[in-house]
Amino acid sequence: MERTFIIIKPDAVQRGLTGEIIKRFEQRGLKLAGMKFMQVSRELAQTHYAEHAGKPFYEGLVSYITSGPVVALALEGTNAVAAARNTIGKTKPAESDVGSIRGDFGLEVGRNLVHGSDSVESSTRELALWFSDAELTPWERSTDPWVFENR
Ligand code: IDP
Ligand code: MG
Repeated sequence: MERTFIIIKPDAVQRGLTGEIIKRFEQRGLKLAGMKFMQVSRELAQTHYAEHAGKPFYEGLVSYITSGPVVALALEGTNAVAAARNTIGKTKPAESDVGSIRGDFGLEVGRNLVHGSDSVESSTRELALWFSDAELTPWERSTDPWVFENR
């Protein structure tokens, strides 16, 4: 089953939106495989966002993601990467559809509330960077057959 990696960013945590955001992924049918509340180090932020190193917004991005605690999630489900990206919305909240997390709670790209892996390759890299094997917990959810046809 596909997995994706999500960060509930510091602005969302500070604004008390952690529960609201987790609720949206849960109601979509995505299944928790891992979750932790943590302060991101500068080193982890730089590795996670390595593809953006050198861009004009990079320094601001690293200070944003390290500015307060975050919640890191591993979510599992059919097409988990694409489904989570749709639930999150577009990179720029102003262009995000109402009904998406960024479209409902955000205005600015530098305060866009949540990260989601952009491909299966990225999710594999990011999950390995943020979670140890022991922190990912496989489980049978009693509703799985009502969310996944072939369970
Ligand atoms: P994504 O989070 O939708 O995948 P990316 O292009 O991968 O978007 O950018 C990573 C993060 O960098 C964004 O979520 C946002 O927080 C920040 N970011 C991207 N572009 C800008 C910008 O033009 N100004 C400020 N921050 C930006
Ligand atoms: Mg991205």
